[in-house]
Amino acid sequence: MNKAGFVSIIGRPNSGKSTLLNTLINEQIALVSHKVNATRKRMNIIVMHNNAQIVFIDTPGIHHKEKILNQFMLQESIKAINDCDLIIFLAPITDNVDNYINFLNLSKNKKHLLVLSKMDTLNREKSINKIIQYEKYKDKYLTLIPISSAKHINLKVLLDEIIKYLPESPYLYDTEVISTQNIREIYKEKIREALFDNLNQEIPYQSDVIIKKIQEKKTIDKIYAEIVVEKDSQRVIVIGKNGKSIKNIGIHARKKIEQLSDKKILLKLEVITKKGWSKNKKQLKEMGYDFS
Ligand SMILES: Nc1nc2c(ncn2[C@@H]2O[C@H](COP(=O)(O)OP(=O)(O)OP(=O)(O)O)[C@@H](O)[C@H]2O)c(=O)[nH]1
Ligand SMILES: [Mg+2]
Repeated sequence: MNKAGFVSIIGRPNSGKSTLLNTLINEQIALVSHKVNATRKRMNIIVMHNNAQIVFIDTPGIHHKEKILNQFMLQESIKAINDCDLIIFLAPITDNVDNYINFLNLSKNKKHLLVLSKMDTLNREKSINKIIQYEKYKDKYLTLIPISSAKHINLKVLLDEIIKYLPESPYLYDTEVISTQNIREIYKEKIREALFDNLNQEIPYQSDVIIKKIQEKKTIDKIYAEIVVEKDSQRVIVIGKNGKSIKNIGIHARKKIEQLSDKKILLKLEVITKKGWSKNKKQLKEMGYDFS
């Protein structure tokens, strides 16, 4: 009998959730950034391992902020906590154990693996000390696994452990599929990633991307997208002097999309202002952040 199930990856912003999933499928599908709060919506990434199909749910980092978009993000993570067969709580090895205690309160002790990421960033002695601190809570987690996505440490151990806890079930998706996310969402995230890479301060957080149209031809796909910002002053910065900044963003985003696609990509970007879009429920809904 095969196994299949949903596994939510939960953790604070920047803990390496999206990187872990990209590493497991060896593709850069999920948005990764050195800046916090990169992921905004749940995204699934599917990994086949032995006789099991693991449907991972990438989530926004758990954080508390007044802004309405941030509240949507928190709601996304809480839905993922409540709606899965197993949780992975991911915390960088350098993080304070208090963050784990906060997660225990939020998740109401749901079944989870405690996974400590970025093992490559701390020496052995300090890592062992940290693990000992977590072991005080060993009746709370199923297993503690230290990993590194960057150095590919313990990733197979992690998958072996996950599938122990999945229910027996026929596969939920075709075994070739690596994400059920539609291609528009994936392109949108790649363009947002280019915004995170190229823009400073608050602009990545106050901007978004709308894919207007995709024209598929035999050897080339044409993608028409809008970058949405909150203020005209941000629009001026995103475009840059003589259009230099938007050109760079476009080149970056196109390369990222071409890595995922077997065709050439032509990317047409336009920058528009929607005043205060991230603070307005109706506008957020129009942009695909649907509160329920
Ligand atoms: N050294 C090291 N860096 C890592 C590792 N995994 C992730 N990172 C880095 O950590 C940063 C954050 O990674 P993300 O995958 O975007 O983190 P996230 O948890 O998805 O963040 P949010 O979406 O904002 O919640 C990036 O700069 C990654 O390159 C790792 O194993 N080792
Ligand atoms: Mg992420």
